[in-house]
Amino acid sequence: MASCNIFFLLILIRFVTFEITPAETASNPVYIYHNCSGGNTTDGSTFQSNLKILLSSLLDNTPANNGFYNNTVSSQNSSNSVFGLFMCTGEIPSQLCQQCVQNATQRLSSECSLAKQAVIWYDECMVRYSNTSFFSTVSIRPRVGLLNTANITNEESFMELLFQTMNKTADAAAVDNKFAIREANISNFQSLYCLAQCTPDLSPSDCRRCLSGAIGDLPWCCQGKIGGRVLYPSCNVRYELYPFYRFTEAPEDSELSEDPIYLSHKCSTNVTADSDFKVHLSTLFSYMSSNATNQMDYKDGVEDTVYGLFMCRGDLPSRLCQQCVLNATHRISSDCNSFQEGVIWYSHCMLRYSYRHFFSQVEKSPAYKILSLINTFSDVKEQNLFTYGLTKTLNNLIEAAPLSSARYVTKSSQMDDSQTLYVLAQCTQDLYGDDCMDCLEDIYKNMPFSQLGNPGGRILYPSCNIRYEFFQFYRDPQRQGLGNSSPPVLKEKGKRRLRTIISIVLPTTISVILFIFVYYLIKRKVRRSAKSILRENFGYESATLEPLQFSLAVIEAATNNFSNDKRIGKGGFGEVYKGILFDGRQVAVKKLSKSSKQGVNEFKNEVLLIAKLQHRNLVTFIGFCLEEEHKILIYEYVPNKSLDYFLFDSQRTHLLSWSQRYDVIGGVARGILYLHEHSRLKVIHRDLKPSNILLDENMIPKISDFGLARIVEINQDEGNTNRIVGTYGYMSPEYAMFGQFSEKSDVFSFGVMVLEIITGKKNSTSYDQPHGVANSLLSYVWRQWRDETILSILDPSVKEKYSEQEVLICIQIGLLCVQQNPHARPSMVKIVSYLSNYLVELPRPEEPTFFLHGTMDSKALIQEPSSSGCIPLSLNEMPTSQFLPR
Ligand SMILES: *[C@@H]1O[C@H](CO)[C@@H](O)[C@H](O)[C@H]1NC(C)=O
Ligand SMILES: *[C@@H]1O[C@H](CO)[C@@H](O)[C@H](O)[C@H]1NC(C)=O
Ligand SMILES: *[C@@H]1O[C@H](CO)[C@@H](O)[C@H](O)[C@H]1NC(C)=O
Ligand SMILES: *[C@@H]1O[C@H](CO)[C@@H](O)[C@H](O)[C@H]1NC(C)=O
Ligand SMILES: *[C@@H]1O[C@H](CO)[C@@H](O)[C@H](O)[C@H]1NC(C)=O
Ligand SMILES: *[C@@H]1O[C@H](CO)[C@@H](O)[C@H](O)[C@H]1NC(C)=O
Ligand SMILES: *[C@@H]1O[C@H](CO)[C@@H](O)[C@H](O)[C@H]1NC(C)=O
Ligand SMILES: *[C@@H]1O[C@H](CO)[C@@H](O)[C@H](O)[C@H]1NC(C)=O
Ligand SMILES: CC(=O)N[C@H]1CO[C@H](CO)[C@@H](O)[C@@H]1O
Repeated sequence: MASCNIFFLLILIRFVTFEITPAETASNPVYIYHNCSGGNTTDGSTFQSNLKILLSSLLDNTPANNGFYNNTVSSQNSSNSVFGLFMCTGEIPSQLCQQCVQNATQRLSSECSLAKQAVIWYDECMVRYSNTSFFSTVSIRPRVGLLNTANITNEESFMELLFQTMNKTADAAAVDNKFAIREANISNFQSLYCLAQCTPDLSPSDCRRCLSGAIGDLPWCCQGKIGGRVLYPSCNVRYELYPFYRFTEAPEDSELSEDPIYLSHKCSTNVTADSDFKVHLSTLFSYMSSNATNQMDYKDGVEDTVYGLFMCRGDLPSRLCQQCVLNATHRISSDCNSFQEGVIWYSHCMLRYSYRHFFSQVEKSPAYKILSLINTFSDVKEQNLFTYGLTKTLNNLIEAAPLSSARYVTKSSQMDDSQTLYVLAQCTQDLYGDDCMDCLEDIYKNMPFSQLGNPGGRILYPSCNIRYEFFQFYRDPQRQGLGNSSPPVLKEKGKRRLRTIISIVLPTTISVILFIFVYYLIKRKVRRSAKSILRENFGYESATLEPLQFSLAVIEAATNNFSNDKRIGKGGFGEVYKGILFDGRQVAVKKLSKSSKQGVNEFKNEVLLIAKLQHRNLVTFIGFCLEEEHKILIYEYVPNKSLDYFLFDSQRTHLLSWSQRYDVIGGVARGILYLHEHSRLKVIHRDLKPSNILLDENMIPKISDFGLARIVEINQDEGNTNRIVGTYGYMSPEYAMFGQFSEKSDVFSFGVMVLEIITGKKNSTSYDQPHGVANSLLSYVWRQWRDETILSILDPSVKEKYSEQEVLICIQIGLLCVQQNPHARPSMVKIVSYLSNYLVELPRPEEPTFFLHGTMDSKALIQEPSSSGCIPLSLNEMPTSQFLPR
């Protein structure tokens, strides 16, 4: 029995590694299940040779029919005819689809060599054949169920949401390409992801009927589980708590590719009733393609039926732009013909049309995303470097794009000796600057930064798009002559070529009037280098900076010339003084240590970003001063002292009730979450500890010193820590030892704080007599947890009144946060969701590390790291799947 269990476990683990290992996902299709049935033919029969022909025809037709293809090999004796089809999952690249069909047909010819009917499922595709025709009919047997073994806690409400969302997904799939995906919010921090797909030979009503059956089978397969699928031969459904369907790999697209490369298209669901519409639409397309190179300037003002717009990537020579638009009009007119709206994306261009007048409006859907969500970095440090570099570069571009009249900006950023990150952002030129920024920010907000892998990605909206790669995929604006034959007007000074937008209005009258948007750029004949964009960018912001800037004289007056009696603190970043401004405001003045070699402009830029950070649980930023080598930051002064003042003092600790402590934990978590995820810049605090948590008069916690982490960081080699700033006792092992910081190092510090808040004890003190190194607060808490006497750690001064459930959740969160492996620690998003609803079961924590010798003093410290190494990377929180074949 035991060995049987172990065997089963092995199968599970093997399956898991198949599912998550990036290289495998990228190149090897993931086999799920197959079934041979229908009786056997004999070796060497006509049927068998027909089957061979059929399977190879399926394979041959994969590149041309990415997604779906059916075929028949007929025989005079109808019992020897073979019918077959393949279907790939959703929008996977054709290369993956082909690989999958290849593997599937091979496996079928060996495993089901004599069977008259067979079906085989992979993650990426399904292949099926039979001796009877099954096209356009619904088959629901054999069926396969797969489930993710983790349990959902609030089963009832979850299943209800699941059915609701699945029904909507199925409705959409039935009419829209026989494939649809939908997301639904479970809570503010967690989403449900659903997919439904039918073979495209089904009619919409048959498709919906098939999907209804599959949805109805979800309880059979996956009741109460956090993920699952039901696979029928004619349709399938899947749901997960993570976006499993965006694993698409970017198509081949090398530097300066000449090929336009089709990505995706979406047609609206409504078919137009207007018979003139089709006629006008085809006129529109022919005008768009023939006018793709011309620069004309027409006026608007006519009755309208259809509007169109295209946008080429900003660096393209017009020859390639024209080629792409030509291809796009052909393809969209055959694929979206007779639908009211459509959009098509290529690597080189985007083209859309609608019955609505959509110019100058921000449109964020439909969206098309190619993101690698599987971590392929060799270590945490590399991942951090990437996240840091990407967010920073994107932020720069989002600020710069609205200021570029072409609405096209690119930026490269050196990651390390061997890798450079190239990032592009572009809006359609009809958008106003603010709308362009709004559109790009929406993309940014929806990027799952902490999950991104490194083979590049793009997110395409109808109104704007972002792309990043580790190779240069756009033409360098500084270099001339990579493309040839751009029209003169686009070549001006050769700095950056402009994409064109044509907007065409077709009136209902016979006479067709066409107009093209007037480009600001052409009119003003201004070209900008990347440098001047930055300069302008900065100029634009200097208006914002002005009210934030204080002169040194004012600060000196406020702090009595930085007198010692005004000094209220000293940290790794410099010293802190209390001051009173002219207007009577009390402020905390942080004087950065002189060693910072940061340039003036970088400092200002950082200040500007920090000034935009506003959250109820962050101390308010007031301003800065930059004079004579002084770099000073000014924050609101929060009078009610810091958390440690209450927590670690035997006289005052009873002043903090359990509910106040619980609120403090929640507030701090939300503050950190904001720093990590919800603000446009990602800030890793790096020195979270009770003395940096200030309490206002209502005991609302406010994180202080958050901007310092960033300011100090910026003068280092992007994310590559050459000195460690922090406090022993709160520093994660990987940070203290190797200087690797990430959100997860903040999570560690947060965990220590949570345990301190619960116990009222400081991490660096020891509780029982030395047990080697295991004498810190963490080991004390761990031992009580292990021995199931966990409530005994609760601070005696709150023992009279507390919620046991809240305490237990907080302890478990605390322990999860202080695990050694940074990847095992929950993200702040998870932590906040654990605290705000109990839908999701908490994982069990691993034993924390006790690298801190309880004797260490909790003084701030700055030191050179002894070495830089890496923490072994482990993949967790990934789905464990299990079969339920039938
Ligand atoms: C068909 O052949 C396979 C082996 O090729 C065998 O395992 C299976 O039992 C046969 N089925 C029938 C119905 O004869
Ligand atoms: C593909 O399926 C359709 C029905 O959906 C059918 O009409 C057509 O004949 C099939 N094609 C081939 C080559 O069998
Ligand atoms: C099919 O995939 C399996 C593992 O996924 C691999 O071992 C095999 O070589 C593949 N076959 C082909 C033809 O790609
Ligand atoms: C294969 O599918 C057929 C038809 O649905 C079913 O009767 C049979 O039990 C399945 N075989 C296996 C091994 O699941
Ligand atoms: C899920 O719940 C079932 C009982 O409903 C239990 O047997 C199983 O062990 C649980 N699984 C996990 C992973 O907790
Ligand atoms: C989903 O649709 C089915 C019919 O297809 C219906 O019976 C069921 O009540 C629907 N569920 C929800 C939650 O809307
Ligand atoms: C298109 O269909 C949606 C529902 O699917 C409907 O709300 C909308 O009014 C339709 N639009 C037009 C122009 O008919
Ligand atoms: C579109 O481009 C593809 C290659 O990218 C090419 O095979 C196809 O012929 C082109 N179609 C048109 C109409 O230009
Ligand atoms: C501005 C422009 O060149 N318009 C042309 C667009 O294409 C149509 C048809 O080819 C021409 O008639 C227009 O003159």
